[in-house]
Amino acid sequence: MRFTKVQGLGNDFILINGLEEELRTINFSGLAVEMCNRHFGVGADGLVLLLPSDKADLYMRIINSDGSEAEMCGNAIRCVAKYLFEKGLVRKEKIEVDTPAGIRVPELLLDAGQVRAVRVDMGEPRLERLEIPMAGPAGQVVDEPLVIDGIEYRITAVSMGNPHCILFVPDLEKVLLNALGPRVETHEAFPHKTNVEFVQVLSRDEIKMKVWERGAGLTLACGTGACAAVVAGFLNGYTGRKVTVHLTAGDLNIEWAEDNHLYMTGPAEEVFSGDYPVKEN
Ligand code: ZDR
Repeated sequence: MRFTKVQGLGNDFILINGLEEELRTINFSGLAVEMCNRHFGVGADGLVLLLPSDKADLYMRIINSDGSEAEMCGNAIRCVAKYLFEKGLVRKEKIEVDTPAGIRVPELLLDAGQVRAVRVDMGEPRLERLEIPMAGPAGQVVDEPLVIDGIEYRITAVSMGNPHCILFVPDLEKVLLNALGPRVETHEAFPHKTNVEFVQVLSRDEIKMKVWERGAGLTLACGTGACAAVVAGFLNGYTGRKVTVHLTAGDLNIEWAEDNHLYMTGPAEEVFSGDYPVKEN
């Protein structure tokens, strides 16, 4: 089966184009675990399937490297838009992508016919606790305590279609991501688990962020997470609505606009294509 490896700020994915290949008999959860393995497979944070849709230009599914399925992925959707445009599969600059979280709209920012960056309408954030989803009484989860091993952390929870738990920290370099990330991800308060963002505020319009992704662990970047972090920054009074998010490998520009939608602008790159021997089951 043909595949294409893509990355957005080092958050990397294997794209499988089900618009052109017959994919029905494949177990995608098992395939994601196998192909995403960095020692025995291709290596990636997730597997992304492009499928036909009768509501939008295509349907996108995201399977994390542990085989679990996510509702949305901000970095992958930029890569998908660029891929479709460069392969001539879509000939317009705004593409409608249906996902388990609903329709999202990436727009290609072109420079002399080349894709310079992709700006995505990431939709509206969901803030009600039940919609995160998170256990507890109705209302928003802003600067609320979460206790782990007897230590109280302050969290803000935001859904961008997928769940995010944001922790503001004074110094990102001092956070023990590998220790704390998985404890928050699997905390009983989050029935569908959660992505975890650690955020250091630099100014009203600049933050630094590291992410522990649900189902993928430590990754270099997170598009939905950057949007969620900006929503959390604004709700806590730390930032404005237009913020540059510094990630390990570069920046995402996020705007929480007056129409309540999040707009995310950032890069997308194709790395290579290849053939993978798939066992049908
Ligand atoms: C964080 C993410 N890579 C993005 O760019 O939005 C999304 C991947 C899916 C995530 N691991 C989840 O929600 O399970």
